[in-house]
Amino acid sequence: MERPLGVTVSRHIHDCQTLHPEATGELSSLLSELVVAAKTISAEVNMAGLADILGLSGKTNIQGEAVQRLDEFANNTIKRRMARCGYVCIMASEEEADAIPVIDDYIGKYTLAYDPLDGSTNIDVNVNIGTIFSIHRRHSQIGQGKESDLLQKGRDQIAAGYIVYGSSTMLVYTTGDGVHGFTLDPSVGEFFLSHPNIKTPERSKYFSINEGNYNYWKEETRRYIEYVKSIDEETGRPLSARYIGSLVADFHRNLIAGGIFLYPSDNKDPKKPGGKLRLLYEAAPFAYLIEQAGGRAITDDGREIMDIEPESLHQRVPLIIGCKHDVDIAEKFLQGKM
Ligand code: FDP
Repeated sequence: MERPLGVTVSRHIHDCQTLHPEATGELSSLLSELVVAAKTISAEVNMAGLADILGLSGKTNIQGEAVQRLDEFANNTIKRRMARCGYVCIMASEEEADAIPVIDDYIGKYTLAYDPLDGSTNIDVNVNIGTIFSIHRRHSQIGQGKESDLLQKGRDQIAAGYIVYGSSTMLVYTTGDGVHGFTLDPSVGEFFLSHPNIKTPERSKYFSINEGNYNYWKEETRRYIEYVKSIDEETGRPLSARYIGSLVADFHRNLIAGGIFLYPSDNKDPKKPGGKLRLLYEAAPFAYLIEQAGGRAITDDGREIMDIEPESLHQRVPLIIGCKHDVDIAEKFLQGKM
């Protein structure tokens, strides 16, 4: 029997490019290179348990290669591929303290910020993890990009997306023309369009927060969480609780099924008063995706995530993200208006 002809991610990226007559094709090529990195990481993630077993003796796998930690593997896979793809001028990785230069002969016009393997505390227990990316156009004119090229607000992103390594591997991306999801068919090694033009539901079914931090939250956050748990049939409360602790997976579920995710500021760690999640690698790309899908992303002190001017590569921000209706209500609670 013939297989149905699916739309590949490369075809889709190319078709989106034709919506922009001024496009040179470089962004499409950059995204295609990222897709290759994603497939490489996906293959390694699927081998995670085995790699450990094979790695027990002498830390080499069956091919005689050194066994790396998965997050290190993911970081190196993206870094090495993108540094010589010809479309990027500088990169930042959640795994590296400083900005990452590209190879001199391969300097391009975009910047890439990425979290190679988000949710790393879930790696060893076979729970979904993911890769997140965010792309801007460079500001500087020539040569290697500068750190300031990376420190641009979310509103100026030209592409963002994530890959979730779960029961199947999915890639979800936007270039400003909606949010589109693709599922990897491992039998042919290709991502096929499975979720065209994703719109997040109007209202949340789920709320996602680490309630273990309850006693570290501000009073306003506690009151909002009490609100979503209280019973009111008319407004569909209580919401159901879902928290994986892997942002990519929590975001993906809420995007598709409808939910609100919160990682608010707290007083747990005086070094991280502004929440845990990173602006460049987590909050901004997800804010772009959720806005494109009809939702909203804010901080708990009333700022739109997309409008925050980054001050440093690893800046952290409180993040409230999900269905617009619910983020609007959360905002009122967090500002003490409800
Ligand atoms: P992790 O520490 O496992 O890497 O920012 C990283 C992140 O995971 C997110 O993926 C996740 O949403 C969050 O941290 C979980 O933090 P808590 O364990 O504090 O809930």
